[in-house]
Amino acid sequence: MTDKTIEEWQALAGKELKGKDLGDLTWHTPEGIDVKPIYTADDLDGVGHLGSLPGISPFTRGPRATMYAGRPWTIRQYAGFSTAEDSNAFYRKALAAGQQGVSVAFDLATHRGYDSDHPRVEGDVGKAGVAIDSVEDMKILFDGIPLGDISVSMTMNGAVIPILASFIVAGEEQGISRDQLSGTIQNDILKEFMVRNTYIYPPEPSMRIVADIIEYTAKEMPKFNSISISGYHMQEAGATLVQELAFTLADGREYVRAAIAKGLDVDAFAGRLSFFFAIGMNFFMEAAKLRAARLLWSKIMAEFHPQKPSSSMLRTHCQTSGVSLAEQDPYNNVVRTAFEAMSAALGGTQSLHTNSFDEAIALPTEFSARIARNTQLILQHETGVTKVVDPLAGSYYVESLTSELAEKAWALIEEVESLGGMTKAVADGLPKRLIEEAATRKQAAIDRGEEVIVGVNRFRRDEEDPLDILQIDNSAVRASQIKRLEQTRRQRDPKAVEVALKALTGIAADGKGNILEAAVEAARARATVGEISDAMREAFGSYAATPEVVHDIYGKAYEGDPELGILTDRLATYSKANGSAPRVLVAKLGQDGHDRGAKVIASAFGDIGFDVVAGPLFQTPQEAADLAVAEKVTVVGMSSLAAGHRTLAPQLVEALKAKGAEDIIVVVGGVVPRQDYDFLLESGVSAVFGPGTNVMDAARSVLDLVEGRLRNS
Ligand code: MLC
Ligand code: 5AD
Repeated sequence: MTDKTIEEWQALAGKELKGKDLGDLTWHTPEGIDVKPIYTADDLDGVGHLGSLPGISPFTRGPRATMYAGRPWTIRQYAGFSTAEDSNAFYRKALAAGQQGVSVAFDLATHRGYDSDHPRVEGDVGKAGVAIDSVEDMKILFDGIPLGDISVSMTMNGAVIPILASFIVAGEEQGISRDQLSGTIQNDILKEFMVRNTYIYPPEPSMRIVADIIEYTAKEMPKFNSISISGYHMQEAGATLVQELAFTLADGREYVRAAIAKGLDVDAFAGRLSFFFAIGMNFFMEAAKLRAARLLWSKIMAEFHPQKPSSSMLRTHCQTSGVSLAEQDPYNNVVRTAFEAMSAALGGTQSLHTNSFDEAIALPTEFSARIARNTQLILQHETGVTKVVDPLAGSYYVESLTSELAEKAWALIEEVESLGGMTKAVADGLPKRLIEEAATRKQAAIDRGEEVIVGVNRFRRDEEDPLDILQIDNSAVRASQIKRLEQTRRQRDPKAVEVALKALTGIAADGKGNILEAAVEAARARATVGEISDAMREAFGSYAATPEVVHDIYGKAYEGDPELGILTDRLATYSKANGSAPRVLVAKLGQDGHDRGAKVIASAFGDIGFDVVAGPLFQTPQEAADLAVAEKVTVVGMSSLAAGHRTLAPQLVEALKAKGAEDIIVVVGGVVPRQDYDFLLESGVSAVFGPGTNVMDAARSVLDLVEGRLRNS
């Protein structure tokens, strides 16, 4: 492009803008990328990856030579709820209707290594996924699903050892030896410490578990992907695409180092490392992100000098973004998901989950799951996107984005390196802090209407139509799980279980031998998920994080805004009259580790002028009530994202009452369906804040409640 022609364009553009500055058309993204209204060949000057071809290093254009022209991505819908029987029936129907791979969602009790009869998990059993307590449940889960033919992904990180061990034994008892099992185990613990929070043990032994699994699968399960290195949850927690990219690849590098430190040859395992990214609404940037991820991964892997090309080839699953979907006007979510799915396809994903339109409110119904699955079937069969490999290649914009994302992510990866790698960076808290800052900034942008969400902060309907949702009778699931657990315990050889569990603790404690290998023996003897987890707890101890809250981000976004001024004045008046600002405990109950909402509320309420106590994760209602009383709070804000609210909120109200603290106001926020509002309000909850709540509005409502209570006392 000559200077003359771009000048001509600028002159024309200036005219069209009628005096407005051309610079105003630049879009400053949260990634720190300035997206211009036009890209030209000049933007590709110095971009190094342009000549590459698909299937060939550095794989920017895709890991396979023929990509979807040869074989389309796998339609792999993540699902799981209630009992193994119910989930099995759901999988079978989905496979018959066009789904191509299975992806298991476990409930949070299982994630955190508790059997269904454990008192801490009363509200969680069967809720956000399927309850699995032993091989017996696992066999039912895959009954009639040929494990030799259908690849199975299991999203499990905390209790990864008992779950993978039980899967191996279930396969064996279905007649499929472990070397024939194909699939993926998530096994990505670093991101759990950062964002998803289903860890059990401290970081160091947790990293050993990861490495032991890589070792075992490399030797015994050649068709199995040993890990799914996940950025998905980072984006869900608020990360920018650059953060998601950088921290995920830095995690990957750390796992490679851990496996090599175990004495493994890089080519023995690297080809079975896999990845997992979120695909949000920034259409072109998301596609570019996948291209940049492949480019950077081959660069990182070059450090380890692999001989096989497949060792530096990034293969990934993608899931459309849950957090981009809204409760309001929910059919809009079908449209959002379709765009995100298209972006994932253009980016070259190997496997894809498309979210259901009721995502923001509940787990999918059969209807919403069908529409989500059909979104991919339509993409594959009707749109023609599968016919050409990497169709975005050569686009000035997309190639330039690919290169800029790679550059920015590399800078962050180097920052992680300077801290000593990801395990150290995670311990230091840098990634978590950066992600939480980004999340708070994003929330402020949405609350202020700078980031538009159709049907939520613009074009909102006056009335919403009621929506049918999936309801799970948690106590019935729990009762049936307990029955089977008791039966399993009755029918097994207690001595064999004891011996196997002791051996497992020994191997965990002395640092030698393979933990998974020992756990397979325990699972075969019918040790439960909880028992196997406890046997390792004995050697490793358990881990609890201290909640930290970022400051001055939400408040800064609202600086000088009268909306904030009015609230700050009201809070100042309150403080003057009462000696201090209202004290709010932000509480997370049960095994629900999704804490983006809680963290954002704690941070924003603090900036607005409330006195905030950030409660720890995983409290029982009793523990939260004890903390509320000890901290002398005025309000408990319970954040619930994993559907435990119907059990846990009433228990919290009761626990407060029992301590004579009925004057403490309880409010609930998070993924709460409208159908549950009356129930919660009748149980003594004062207000419910569903998805899409403006934080300023929530703050005003809470202050109204506090002042109202004062007037009435
Ligand atoms: C593919 N193949 C081809 C080809 N394309 N062969 C010839 N020509 C082509 N064009 C071959 C591959 O080599 C492979 O064989 C086989 O076909 C399957 O293709 P794949 O690309 O490996 O797909 P798949 O088996 O689906 O594996 C995808 C994956 C894997 C590598 C990304 O890790 C995976 O399925 N991940 C899913 C993870 C997941 O579902 N996670 C859910 C998280 S939900 P071969 O022999 O080479 O293997 C979550 C939410 C939460 O986390 O928080 O709870
Ligand atoms: N079934 C289906 N989808 C689920 N998700 C989480 N749990 C389930 C489940 N049991 C999806 C949602 C969520 C993301 C983490 O995974 O889309 O946002």
